[in-house]
Amino acid sequence: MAKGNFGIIYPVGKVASGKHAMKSKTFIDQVEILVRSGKGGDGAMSFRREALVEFGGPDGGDGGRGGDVVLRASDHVNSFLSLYYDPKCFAQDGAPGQGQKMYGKRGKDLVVDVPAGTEVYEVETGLLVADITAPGQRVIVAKGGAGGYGNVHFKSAVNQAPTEHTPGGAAEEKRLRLELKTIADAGLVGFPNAGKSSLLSALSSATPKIASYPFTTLNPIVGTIVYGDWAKVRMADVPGIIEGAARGVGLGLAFLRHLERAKVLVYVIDMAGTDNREPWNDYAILKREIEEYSAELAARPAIVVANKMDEQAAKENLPRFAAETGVSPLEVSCTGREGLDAFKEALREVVAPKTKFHHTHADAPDLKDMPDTTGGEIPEDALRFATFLKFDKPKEKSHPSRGNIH
Ligand SMILES: Nc1nc2c(ncn2[C@@H]2O[C@H](COP(=O)(O)OP(=O)(O)OP(=O)(O)O)[C@@H](O)[C@H]2O)c(=O)[nH]1
Ligand SMILES: [Mg+2]
Repeated sequence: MAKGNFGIIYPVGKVASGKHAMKSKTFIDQVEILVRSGKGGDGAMSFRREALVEFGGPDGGDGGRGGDVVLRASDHVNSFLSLYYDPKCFAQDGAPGQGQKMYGKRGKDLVVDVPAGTEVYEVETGLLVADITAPGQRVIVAKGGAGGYGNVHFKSAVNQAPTEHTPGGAAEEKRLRLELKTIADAGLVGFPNAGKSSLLSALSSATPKIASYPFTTLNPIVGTIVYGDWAKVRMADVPGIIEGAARGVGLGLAFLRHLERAKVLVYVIDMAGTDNREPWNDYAILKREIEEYSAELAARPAIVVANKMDEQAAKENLPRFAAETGVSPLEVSCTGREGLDAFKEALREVVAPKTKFHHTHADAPDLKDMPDTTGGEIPEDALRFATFLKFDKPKEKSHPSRGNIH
């Protein structure tokens, strides 16, 4: 007889559910996992036995300690997909100690890569136990048990043949819920088809799918906008919001979690009012839905962008938008690439990204003013432009192998 779901054929159109459900997702931003560290190896009880050696004494070695389960933020994963398919994370047990004072081998740690921006909650208590934000950051979520002591530890002048030895420490096991809150400086908010993905792809090297049907974007996508002086702003594109989203209409609002770390929200309004939409209504609905999701998020700094300004309808709608909402939006056209520089600058002002250069953006010298340095002599004034150079004294040679003879 076939076991499991072999041989089960579902009628066309019927979606399998329960234990036979197909796992066919590609992006997972919430997952529950079971972590278990390794148990510590037991300490050994043993005595030295050798020809011609009487009363050899205790020689039971210690057990090895159990491995830890470690979550590590990595740039190479962007969701919990692999954990969704394999939610059991077990580290290796420590090996027991042996005679001849041999230590048991320590158990291997299990290192699980998660995307930067992962929040870790304990399922039982609901407590946030870690927030893993910086790539490379490691957090031990289950500590391996300590190795037990072998009887060699217990010998003393009054007890020369101890039989005591201790068992290895217990493993730690718990259920954890991981939640991804994407790390981005700015988050795009808008109705489906407003042009959020178009705006992101016009400004960064991200390549979100762009199409004229609603809900083209199903997963958050982050792009990096790079400025002339290498300052960077990360902008997240999330699925569109529609009226009633807070109650779950459309894709709901769950993905707004990915904007929670953003410093600024960018409202993208289709000013052309495609499909008889009214841009001022769109803006009011967006504000209301965000407010229902989180008042704190709604109160963050925001930039309102009027998109599709290349269309005649957009030009006609603009004055009414300003009148109805009291907001004068930044006018852009993603297809015509107009107004994008002004938007980039506005974004920079709110996010205030750090640069690796010493100058702040405002007082950075313009390279156009740099004097000519091709003649060999470098004028004093030219150094002002070399903001990234450091004039440290060269280190003195001190090691004999580098040629210093003392
Ligand atoms: N005329 C004009 N059309 C634009 C402009 N920007 C975007 N579009 C078009 O609007 C449609 C929707 O663009 P997307 O960028 O996919 O919109 P979105 O907001 O990401 O949509 P969802 O992912 O479905 O939420 C596409 O057909 C774009 O070509 C613009 O500035 N002018
Ligand atoms: Mg999109």
